Amino acid sequence: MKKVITYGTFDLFHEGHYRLLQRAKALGDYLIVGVTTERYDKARGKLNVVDSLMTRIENVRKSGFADEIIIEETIGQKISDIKKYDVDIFTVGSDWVGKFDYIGEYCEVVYLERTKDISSTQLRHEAHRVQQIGIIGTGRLPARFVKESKFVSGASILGVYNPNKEHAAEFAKRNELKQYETLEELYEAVDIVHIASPHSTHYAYAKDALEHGKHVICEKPMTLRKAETAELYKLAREKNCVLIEDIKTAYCPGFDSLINVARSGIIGQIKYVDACFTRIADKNTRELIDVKTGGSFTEMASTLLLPIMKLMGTEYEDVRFDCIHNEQGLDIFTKATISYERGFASATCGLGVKAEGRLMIAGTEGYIVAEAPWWKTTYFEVRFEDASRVEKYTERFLGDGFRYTISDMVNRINGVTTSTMQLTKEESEAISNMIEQFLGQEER
Ligand code: C2G
Repeated sequence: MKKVITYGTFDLFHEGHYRLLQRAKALGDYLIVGVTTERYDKARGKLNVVDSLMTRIENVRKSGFADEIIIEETIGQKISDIKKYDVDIFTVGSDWVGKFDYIGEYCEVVYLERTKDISSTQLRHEAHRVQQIGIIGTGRLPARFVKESKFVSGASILGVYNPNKEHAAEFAKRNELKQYETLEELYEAVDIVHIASPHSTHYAYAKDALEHGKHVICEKPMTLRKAETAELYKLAREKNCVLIEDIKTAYCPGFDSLINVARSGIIGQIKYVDACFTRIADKNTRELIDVKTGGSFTEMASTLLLPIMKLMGTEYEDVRFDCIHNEQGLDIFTKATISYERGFASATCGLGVKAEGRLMIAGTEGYIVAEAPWWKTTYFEVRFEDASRVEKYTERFLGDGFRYTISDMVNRINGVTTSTMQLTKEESEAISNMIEQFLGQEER
């Protein structure tokens, strides 16, 4: 008798799950299905699981393919199950290709093709259903976005669009997605549009998607003009759509906790925020070539200005930019000094000059410091005049952070959270305003 084993969360049970179990069963004579516990999903960083363990087990049972259902509770469990049940084949969907090769030492490993299109009525599920995402753009970021999306239950990436059809075809093939020939086709199929095209195209794509009634996750910076960003938020409201500017830091739990601690009054009144983030970029990358929208500030300002806007406010009095330029006239290092009625802030970024990446928040009674990579906040300290008094905070930061943005979007669509506290419209608009001022000074 050939024994097959597979594992999964099987949340919001859908056609992809059904087809996976059907083919898993067909690989042998006896199918064992491991269903993950809530605790295990939490440990491996899977967010937004909606159904209870009981419901998920019941849905697997109802599929009729499982001869035995077990519970997956811990990370090392797969190997011990395979030995215990004398399993011949371990199988899982192709979204995990490579990840489980190590099991090949114990039994045969088969990756079954992931079901691309799960946008059928089978997905409808009481209040929740799987939100289908379409991506515009096929660069480095969307590839990471696809990888991260599988850690958010209730969201699935369906396909991709790029006016450059060759790039789109290659991306779709590599990531097992559909390729849309036109934007209309993409809007037809999806609920959420992720815009990951070059900066200067964000506004037009976001506007178009919102006009078609789609929720939008737009890469940062949302636009390069305050009026455009404001118009997009207004449109989103009119269309009853969720619009998110994807400054990943804003959605991660560590940064949320840092802001909450800073706002708690523990360091007194906040007077100064100093944020620095640099990355030496290849001279031939878009960021250092594109004379209209390239350079350090347009690339990095959103992340740097985030803690500043959150803690000092969006109503700044003045801003002064000091820059160092490359031969193309693009800033390779910029320091923005921002003045407020109650204090000031500085934001330093660079694509061609390296400096210590740090976030420091100074108050009348103490200060907070988060070292690089503070933009993926996992650790920060609260320090005081009495140097022996230090409060330390740690948080997890999973994957590369995209999962937090996707999770927030799904929660907001489902009304689990209606809060825009992660990044408010005012903050997003103020960031666009400062980028507009910067480009004005640079005469671009
Ligand atoms: N699946 C699929 N097509 C989809 C979605 C999922 O074939 N469109 C497959 C997955 O690859 C997996 C199974 O269905 O084999 C269950 O998917 P999930 O519930 O998302 O579970 P997952 O997070 O993939 O857990 O230990 C758990 C395993 O690592 C897999």
